[in-house]
Amino acid sequence: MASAAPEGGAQSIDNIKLESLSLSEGIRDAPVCIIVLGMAGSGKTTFTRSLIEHAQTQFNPYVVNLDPACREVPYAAHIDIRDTVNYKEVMKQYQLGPNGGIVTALNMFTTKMPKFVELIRRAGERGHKWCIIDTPGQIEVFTWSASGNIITEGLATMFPTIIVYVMDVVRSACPTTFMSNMLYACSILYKTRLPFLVALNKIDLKDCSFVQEWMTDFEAYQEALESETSFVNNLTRTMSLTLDTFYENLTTCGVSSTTGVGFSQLLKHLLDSVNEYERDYKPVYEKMRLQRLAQEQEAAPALDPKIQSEGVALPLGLDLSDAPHNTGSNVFLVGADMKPEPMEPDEQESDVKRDTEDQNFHRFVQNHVTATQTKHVKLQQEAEKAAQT
Ligand SMILES: Nc1nc2c(ncn2[C@@H]2O[C@H](COP(=O)(O)OP(=O)(O)O)[C@@H](O)[C@H]2O)c(=O)[nH]1
Ligand SMILES: [Mg+2]
Repeated sequence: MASAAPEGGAQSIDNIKLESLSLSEGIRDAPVCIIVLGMAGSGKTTFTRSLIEHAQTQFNPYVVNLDPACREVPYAAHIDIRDTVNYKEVMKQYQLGPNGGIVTALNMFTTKMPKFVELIRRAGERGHKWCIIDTPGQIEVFTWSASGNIITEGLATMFPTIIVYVMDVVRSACPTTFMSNMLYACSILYKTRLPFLVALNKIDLKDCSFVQEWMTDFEAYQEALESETSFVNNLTRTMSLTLDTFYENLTTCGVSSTTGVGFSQLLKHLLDSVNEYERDYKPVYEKMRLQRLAQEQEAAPALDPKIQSEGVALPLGLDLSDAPHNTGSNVFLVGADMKPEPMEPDEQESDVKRDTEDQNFHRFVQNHVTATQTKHVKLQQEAEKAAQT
């Protein structure tokens, strides 16, 4: 089925005039944004369709397709990136290959971020309680690109936002593929710092209990690894020890996007994640937002003395209800240049923990690299010796 808007034609975000928007009225009934991520072929698009069906009556989802390269989507999209950017044209005009075309198309879409946010806000006012966002087939196009960051963090500062990571259980039955998938999931979890739900997809083809077992029982995973004769086994074994703590932050749920099994349980997990966002994540994003606004105000040029004599200037409303004026300065990113505010003691403690985790990880990688280099040199020396004798 081609993309079609359920409410009077797919709306091009170009038709919205930002100047005419009333930003002061605030976001009433902000919809929950659910960003669907996962490896190519894991079933993101099929999952999105099934989630829409299951959430329709209760949450009336607003649907966004951000994959510029898909031929068609099996659901009715309210916003479709293909209506805004023609990725084949982008490839031609900028002489790019398919991947470059997709990344550039997403970058172009991101320049319309304020309009995108405004459309979602309006959807919330019209009674859409959820906004489901399907992402490009290749995961790295979204997770390792500037535009993916801007979209994710831009949404997270405005709306309750949750990440659903779709994982193919059939492919993950191989312990090393399972580990790759988990490393990817963990890197996204730590990068986005948003509530994170793993949808173990395709359980109609394979039962997912082995995933839950491997995540909770280290020995069971080791046993599975024993049966594999791959040179990466040692690394994977060590990794599995390190990943134990990451697993604690992951909620998993088995689903089949084709049959619909498991979706009622998934909806419950999603509602828990919304609460988690409100409780743990929203204050962080709110703080970042206020910090950025304060910096902007400091940098703003001084008022005309004539205006100043008329009274004292007051900052305009600084809450989650404000939509950004432009993408460059008003989307609040966890940038490398951002200085954290003084924190509460328990926050500081968790930051120290995070730093220690970072250091441990770097040390682990360093040790691994050194060990590999030493082994390599030793092997070379042995080979030279053998050649001499
Ligand atoms: N059997 C089965 N197949 C699925 C399921 N979910 C997706 N697929 C299939 O997996 C393939 C890739 O799905 P798609 O949604 O396009 O993946 P995407 O690239 O992540 O968007 C398609 O052939 C789907 O029909 C599922 O739950 N069960
Ligand atoms: Mg897809």
